Amino acid sequence: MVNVIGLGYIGLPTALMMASHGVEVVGTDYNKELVATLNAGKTTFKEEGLDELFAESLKSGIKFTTEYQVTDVYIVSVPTPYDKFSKKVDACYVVAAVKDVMKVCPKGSTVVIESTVSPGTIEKYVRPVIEENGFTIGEDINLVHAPERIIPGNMVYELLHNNRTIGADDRAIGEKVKQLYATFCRGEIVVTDIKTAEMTKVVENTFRAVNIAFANELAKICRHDNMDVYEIIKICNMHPRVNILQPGPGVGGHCISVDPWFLVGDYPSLAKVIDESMKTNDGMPDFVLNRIYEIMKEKGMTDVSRVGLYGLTYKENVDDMRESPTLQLLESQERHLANGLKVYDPFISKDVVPHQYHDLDKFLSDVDFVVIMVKHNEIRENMDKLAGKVVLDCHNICSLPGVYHI
Ligand code: SAJ
Repeated sequence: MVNVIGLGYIGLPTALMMASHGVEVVGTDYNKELVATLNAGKTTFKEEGLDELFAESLKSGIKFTTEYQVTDVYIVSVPTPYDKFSKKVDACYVVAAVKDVMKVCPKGSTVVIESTVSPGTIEKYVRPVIEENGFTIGEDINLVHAPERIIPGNMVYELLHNNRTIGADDRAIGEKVKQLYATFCRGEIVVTDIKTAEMTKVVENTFRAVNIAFANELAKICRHDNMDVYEIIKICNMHPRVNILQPGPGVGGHCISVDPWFLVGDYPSLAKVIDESMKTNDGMPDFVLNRIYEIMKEKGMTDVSRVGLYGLTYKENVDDMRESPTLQLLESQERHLANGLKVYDPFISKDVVPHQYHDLDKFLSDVDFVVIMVKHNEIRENMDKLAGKVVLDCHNICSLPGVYHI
């Protein structure tokens, strides 16, 4: 039996995927409300194919509880935030989960850490917890790192198809855990050591962060000299060895906007490009805010409350607002004492910010200037409703005449 610890964005789909492929799974989370919701037959976030997978898993007998189980495999998939001051990984949730596992796990069991951690974190924080509990790693308890790689918005597909990395001290244990993941994973599964596995995960997200920063920097250069960044990127990408990403209003989510900081925190005198890239990305919401004021001035607009931000989530077609550029922009706006921007997102049904709308038409009827912060399918399908308004399109998806860009 597998006990999946932490039933969030990664733990839940992983537990469901294993259960629907014949593995006996119990999911554990300390959040009673979340466990009650799952036990009431409801999923806790929206993701394509998740509800179907959930239904299949229930048929296969998956269970959800707040209790840790006595079993032979534990998969720890709890969040790893970063300390905003030191930029280092904050392993407190991983450590707490492993401590709780140690209270129940029998000798011979395997602890798999799926949470993203910086290189050396398992050595520094997780091994001591196991040893302090009187276990010898490799003899009594096996320790493995299997970092998740799935992208929000396409999680179910990527869980099935992405290649995976398994880091283990002992190759035989790595191969054993590989067999467990191979029950559902159709991609290649590479077995390596723990520190390499830790590093690969952080490097993958850092690669993307640096490349997005490059696109954002190009957008700023092009804005400065009135060049069309999208046309330039399109032409450059026709070169066989160039593949530039897209500029945007900022980088959100719990991965790309967080993980690269681990390298900056651990290697401050070495990770220079990464540091600058992260600062560039983090500066984008402010850049958009300035752009809003600039356009308002050009249009002779003075009333901020006639400006509306479309989108609150960190990216399109997900309901996840962690590190969202729109929330960052709103925070920045408050600092400038210019509170009043209106906001709408079809994926967010609760009231989370002031002046928030829950109906697209009502939102649009109350604003003259729309800022497309997130390219949800909904706005793509309703672009004609923006005709006659001032539009700042942060994603280059609107072909109406006179549209502004970042
Ligand atoms: N973004 C841009 N320009 C782009 C692409 C993305 O501004 O060209 C922005 C998005 O709008 C968003 C942010 O970057 O705000 C991150 O979005 P994303 O779709 O690039 O990635 P995440 O954070 O949703 O998921 C990433 C993925 N990592 C990589 O692609 C290397 C995923 O595979 C990881 O599993 C995930 O992080 C994670 O959990 O670590």
